[in-house]
Amino acid sequence: MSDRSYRFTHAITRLPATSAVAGIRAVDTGAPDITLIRKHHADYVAALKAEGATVIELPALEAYPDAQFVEDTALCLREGAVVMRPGAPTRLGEAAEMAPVLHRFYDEVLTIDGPGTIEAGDVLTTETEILVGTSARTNHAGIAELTERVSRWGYKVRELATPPGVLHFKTDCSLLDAETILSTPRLDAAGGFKGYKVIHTAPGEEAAANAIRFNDAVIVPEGFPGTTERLIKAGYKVIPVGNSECAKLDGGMSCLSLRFTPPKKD
Ligand code: CIR
Repeated sequence: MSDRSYRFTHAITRLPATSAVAGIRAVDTGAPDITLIRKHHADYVAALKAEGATVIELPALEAYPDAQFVEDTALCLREGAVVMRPGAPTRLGEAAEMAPVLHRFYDEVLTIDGPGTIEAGDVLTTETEILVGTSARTNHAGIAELTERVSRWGYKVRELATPPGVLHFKTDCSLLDAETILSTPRLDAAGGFKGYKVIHTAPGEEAAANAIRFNDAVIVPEGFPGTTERLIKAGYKVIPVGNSECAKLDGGMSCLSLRFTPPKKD
């Protein structure tokens, strides 16, 4: 089987702004420490580079407190990119900021024009399909638009549901390889992953589900020993990265980058 869903040459990240203290959060557990969030971010970029990524490190955007969560702004595929239409009104402008960056690497950059909304934190691209979870940020209309956009490149979109109270579909799952998904038991119980092997997060470690497979490594949030152990036992190379500050903003490993292999060079 091919491996285009987890082997990439490039990643895009954005430095957390000092305004990140005002980022959206479901439950206020305190403001993130900007010095520490930037240290974690540097560790994250270093992990991507260690796995061979050319990382496009974008500057902080003070006007957008959540802009370090670049994943939500676009879906990057081999053939082209699709600029999302975030469901959080304060994040709409982030997508427009990302579009010119994508044009450096893609001839085809499509857009979700609305009225639907969709954030790519709700999108899990596997080797054979694109799974999208409806959520408070992503609705049927947004998914229908995405389905239409990517059909020209031959992709099939399957709509699932993000568990109630969970921010994004990928808050609760990650792709580990062409046939394996890391998932919380609650998301897996919904039955959407039939045909895939599923590794569950360890009890009480639901927050470990948001990881990323990038080339030979699985980059996971630090502090989840049970899930890390399960991944190592299953044969994966695991790189833990601190996420305590992004977690205060409901963000994790996948949110912090766009991972892709550009069809054209910068
Ligand atoms: C938000 O609520 O939009 C941000 N505070 C967190 C976004 C996390 N992104 C992601 O899960 N892909």
